[in-house]
Amino acid sequence: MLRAIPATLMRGGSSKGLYFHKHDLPAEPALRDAVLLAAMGSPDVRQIDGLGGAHPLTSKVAVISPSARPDADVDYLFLQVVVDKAEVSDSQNCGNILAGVGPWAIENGLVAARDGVTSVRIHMVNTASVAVAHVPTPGGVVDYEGNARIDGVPGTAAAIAIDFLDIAGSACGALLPTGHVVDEVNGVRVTCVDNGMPVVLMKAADFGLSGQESPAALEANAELKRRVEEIRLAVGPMMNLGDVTKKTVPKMTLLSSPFAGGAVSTRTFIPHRVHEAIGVLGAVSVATGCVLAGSVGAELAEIGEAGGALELAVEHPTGFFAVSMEIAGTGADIEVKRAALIRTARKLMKGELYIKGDVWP
Ligand code: NQM
Repeated sequence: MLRAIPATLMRGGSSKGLYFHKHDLPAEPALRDAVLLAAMGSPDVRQIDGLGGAHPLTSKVAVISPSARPDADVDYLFLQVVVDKAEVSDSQNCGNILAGVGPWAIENGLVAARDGVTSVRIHMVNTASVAVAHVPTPGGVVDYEGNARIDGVPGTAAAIAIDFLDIAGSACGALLPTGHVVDEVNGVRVTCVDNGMPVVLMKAADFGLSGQESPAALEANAELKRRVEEIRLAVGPMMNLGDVTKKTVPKMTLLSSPFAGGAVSTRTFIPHRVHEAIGVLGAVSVATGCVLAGSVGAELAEIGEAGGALELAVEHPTGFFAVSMEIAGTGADIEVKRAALIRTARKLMKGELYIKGDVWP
């Protein structure tokens, strides 16, 4: 018999996913993951028997619960449901889906709304770090509508400002997990950086590319994909991530000099499809990598004097991602004190999700 589970479908930033209260899912991770695979319709390239959108950016899950941490209101566990394999990964965080967590927590009674703006302190379980989301709540009600535009999403919506305070080394233990600003892997110079998301920065030119190719053209380039994946598998252990064969990190970013007036231009494998824009924490890590003296990014980026307060526009296939950073230190010894950015989110549907009974043993 089908079983009903309360769920909300939301757009978070330029991604989309299912948001659950932790207590509505099985506590045991293997059973929880089986339920989530069934919810999304994985494994199936079309996800036809579930709510997934047949792309990694629309096959995402947020599991939310009250937090026991004194510095947080809610816990947010991010899970990536792989489209074409029976795999659910907690190996990465997601700053786009994060954008929907504040509104969801307020509307589901986990955080009391104020009149004006409600700040929600979110413990990001995957990386044991905290983000603060400032959600517009005029009259104590979440307002999804507004004038903020983010690239990768049509139209406008209410701005949700998000601050990140302690994200360096979130998954790898250090901002520069290999201990070097530059490593050479399979003959390619790379900068491995983790400021919220493990990312490998490489020059598009080192692969014979301009860096302006479309995601579809890059995905159609089998030789490029093979080389990028070989480098990814080699750097995984160097970045303290172990065997990354089944992990969705590190993200692999091809950089070129800015083409549209921004700081640097990007194309990002996440890690097998190419992002139509760029991930939130991915953009923060790329921006940080470009500020590090001597890095692969610094050789291409146009950022002027790196220090103090900095605004960086990271170019991507569908526009820009603006990252504000407060930086202390210089050269390769910088510390990013705070990273801030704007996202939007929208509640799309709230109701009951029906899962086939045979998922339960
Ligand atoms: O980097 C895609 C997305 C992401 C992740 C990915 C993200 C982030 O756009 O914080 O948002 O790299 O898997 O949702």
